[in-house]
Amino acid sequence: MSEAVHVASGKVREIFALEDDRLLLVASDRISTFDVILPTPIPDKGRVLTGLSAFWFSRTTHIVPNHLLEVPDDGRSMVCRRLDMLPIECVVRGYLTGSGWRDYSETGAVCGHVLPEGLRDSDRLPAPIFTPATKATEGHDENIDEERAAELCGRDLYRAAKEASLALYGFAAEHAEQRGIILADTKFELGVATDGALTLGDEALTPDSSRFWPLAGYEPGKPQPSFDKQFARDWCAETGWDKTDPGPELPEDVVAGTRARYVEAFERLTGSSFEAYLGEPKIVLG
Ligand code: Q0Q
Repeated sequence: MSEAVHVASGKVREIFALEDDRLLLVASDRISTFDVILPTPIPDKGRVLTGLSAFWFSRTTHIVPNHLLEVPDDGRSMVCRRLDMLPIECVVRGYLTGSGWRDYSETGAVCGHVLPEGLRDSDRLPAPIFTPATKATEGHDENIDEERAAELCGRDLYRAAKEASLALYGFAAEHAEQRGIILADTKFELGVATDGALTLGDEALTPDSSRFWPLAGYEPGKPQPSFDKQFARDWCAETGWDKTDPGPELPEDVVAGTRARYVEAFERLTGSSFEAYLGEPKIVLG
């Protein structure tokens, strides 16, 4: 691979610039819980998330083009096209939880979507809603309404991003539910490619960009367990940790259990064994 120049760091991922306007996105094994990066890595977490992104990218080009060009043999990186990213997070919610539940509880609405009265925490919404947010450099993104999002993106680009995001969510949520996983909500990053086409970027439909809940045991009226992070969250809570940095080191059994949940999500959603992916990452490309 040609020389890679580090250009940005996320909580758990890095971006490098390659030649001729290509980027290399590398997913680490770092895990974040309660918005704190824990000191203990989860082996192969980055490969699970990269494999899932590549799986979804290769099955959704009928909805919207994406930036993926190649999945190198390490299984935790993606070679991508450079995009001019939209200044909003494209969030789609099929269920009422997180900041959506908070906004609904306070105002009866989420991002300008007035919802039926009497909804409970974690209730499935009558239909998925597009709830854009600004990109916060520190802390949480801020939910914004349609008018503000259109101002930030331009009306036509906003409408295209909304349509693509809702279609991507619908496709993935149906696929996931058939395999015992609720896709409660997800966050897409879209941009414009050099040919002017709206293009899906970043990671897509992973446990880090989405809320995955086990379908078995789903019970509205309270927060649902995270398919992937609940094991680590529960252990952290039992330690009495005050949820501020630094987080506690995870014991081996919690690391192993958390890795197993990520691998289970990968295998359920892709239909491929994770061992096979480790041997040849390209097997997830439909
Ligand atoms: C881009 N990010 C995310 C990020 C830090 C990921 C910029 N194809 C692209 C992409 C992508 N993906 C980006 N910019 C231009 N073209 C993605 C938020 C930030 C680490 C990993 N930031």
